[in-house]
Amino acid sequence: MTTNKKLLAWVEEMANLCKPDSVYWCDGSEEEYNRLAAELVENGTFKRLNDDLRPNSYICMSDPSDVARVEDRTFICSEKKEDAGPTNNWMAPAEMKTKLHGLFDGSMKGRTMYVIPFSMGPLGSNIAHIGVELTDSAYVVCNMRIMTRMGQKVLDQLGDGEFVPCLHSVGKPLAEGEKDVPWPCSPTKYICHFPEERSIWSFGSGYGGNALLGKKCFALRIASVMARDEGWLAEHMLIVGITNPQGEKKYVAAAFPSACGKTNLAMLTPSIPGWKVETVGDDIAWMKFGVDGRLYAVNPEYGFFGVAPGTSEKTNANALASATKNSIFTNVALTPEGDIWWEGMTDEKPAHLTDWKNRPWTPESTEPSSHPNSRFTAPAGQCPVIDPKWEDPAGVPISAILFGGRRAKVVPLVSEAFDWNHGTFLGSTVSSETTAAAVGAVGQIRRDPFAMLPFCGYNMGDYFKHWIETGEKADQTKLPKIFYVNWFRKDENGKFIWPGYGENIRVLEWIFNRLDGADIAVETPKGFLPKPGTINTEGLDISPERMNKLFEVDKEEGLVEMASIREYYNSFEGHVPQELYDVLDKVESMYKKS
Ligand code: O2Y
Ligand code: MN
Repeated sequence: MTTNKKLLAWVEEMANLCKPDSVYWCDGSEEEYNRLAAELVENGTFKRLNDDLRPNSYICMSDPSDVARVEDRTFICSEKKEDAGPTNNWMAPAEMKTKLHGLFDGSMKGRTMYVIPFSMGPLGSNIAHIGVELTDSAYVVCNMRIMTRMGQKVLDQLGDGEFVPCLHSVGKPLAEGEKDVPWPCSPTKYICHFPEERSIWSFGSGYGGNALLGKKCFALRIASVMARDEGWLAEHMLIVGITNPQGEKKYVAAAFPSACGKTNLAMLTPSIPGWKVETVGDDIAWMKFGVDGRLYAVNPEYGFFGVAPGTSEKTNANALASATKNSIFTNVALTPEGDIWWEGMTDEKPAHLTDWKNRPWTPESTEPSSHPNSRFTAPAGQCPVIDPKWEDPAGVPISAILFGGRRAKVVPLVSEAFDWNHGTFLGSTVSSETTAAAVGAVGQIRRDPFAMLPFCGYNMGDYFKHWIETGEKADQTKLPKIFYVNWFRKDENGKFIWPGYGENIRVLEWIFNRLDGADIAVETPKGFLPKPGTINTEGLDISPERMNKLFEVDKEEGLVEMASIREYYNSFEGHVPQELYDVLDKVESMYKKS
């Protein structure tokens, strides 16, 4: 237990508000996990999978209305609207608190309020921070045990220290004697962040990022504010260690919008002999400067909450292997043998399944068997290529930061920024063409700066400024170098030019060599591009002419892109720092002279 007065007082105050039947402090033990999972089976929320096929694992089907993060119901409740910026929903904190008090009043009746102390980052690391989630969902407790370090050990670490309070309710109180449904939730949803008091209130959803509050709500939205105030970086980035055939190792962090192969890169199986990629994290990086002046990163999470469809032995064998046991599967299909399946898992579709809506499914069915946002929750420690230093409290030293997007034209396979400010410019312009996976027209360009658009807890323009200031304060010789990659460039026939997946190691090899100072780059308006022939294509069926297409620099196309970036910057109502306009002016004049 704890003697932390602030924590005890807050739990009591929230219990008085939410009126649960009981309050339970999670100890984080295996026995507790097994007991709660058994209760979820009893309630019809979980089905235990066949232990011979998928030991100690469960499948769960959510309410069909509660299947993803709800960005239109996500709010940054800063005192001033301007501090939330034009890319976030905003409501004044007092007004939102009044609304939330009304919603949370009695919201946990008939249920247990679970108290989950959790650490984002290795316990005791000076990069880590502690949160406490109060929730009325045992599903959330089980997922949080996989996704975070949680329980009594966190209370012991916390002592009388500070924590981020995270309140969560599925918003479905039970009347006396009322039977629960398998997936309780509410049609009214609010995912609210109070950056000044560093707290989170989430109502109405039991799913993923809406409910597992350590992830997007704390580790990105609230942590980005903490990072701005305290001089560090909380980023939507994977972290990998890359070792070359000579045994030299470098760590890289990388930000990609969704549907750009982020998880695949985080667990990449290199196609060329002698290279090794090891996973530190697949989604979030917290980075602070060490006493030696270098930037060190930890993965604040303890598990993967990965998209299931499309994950296969071919696309990401390591993700599949991570989820072979001790995992939870949400909104995937169930096989007659008691295992799981999803679209793209195998070339051949199973003859019979139970789909994510609990209906019989065959390959003739008109709807997919699994929801496109169905997920596996798996312990990171089970990943076959987990990095030996993934739990190091000191973090890993970052040598390079990569940004990436999905662009059929304009953006080269790889470019290196001229310097930190140009790298910040590249990060601020991250963009992707929409795919069929998202609602809306296909092929439209959406900017997702630093892949942080839905996750920045303050004004995005001020966030750009924080990046510029981070570079200014640092030892310039020790800052990571910044690169931009695009695996998705297409030819005139609409065919991808670059093979992607495990072959992306060839681009990482070029980056690795640049970090070692190799003279393999040429200056262009797009940054430093590979000199012809300096990307290793040995064993690949790709001609030098086709490789050149990946690096074409077109003056008119470039000027149109710069005009679009200027218009974009102007939409931030004066918050984009002058330094980024200076980079824009410089690149524009380089295009004009080209
Ligand atoms: O739909 C959700 O709640 C999950 S969103 C998610 C999960 C894991 C990693 N990244 C994301 C994301 O949206 O970036
Ligand atoms: Mn993510």
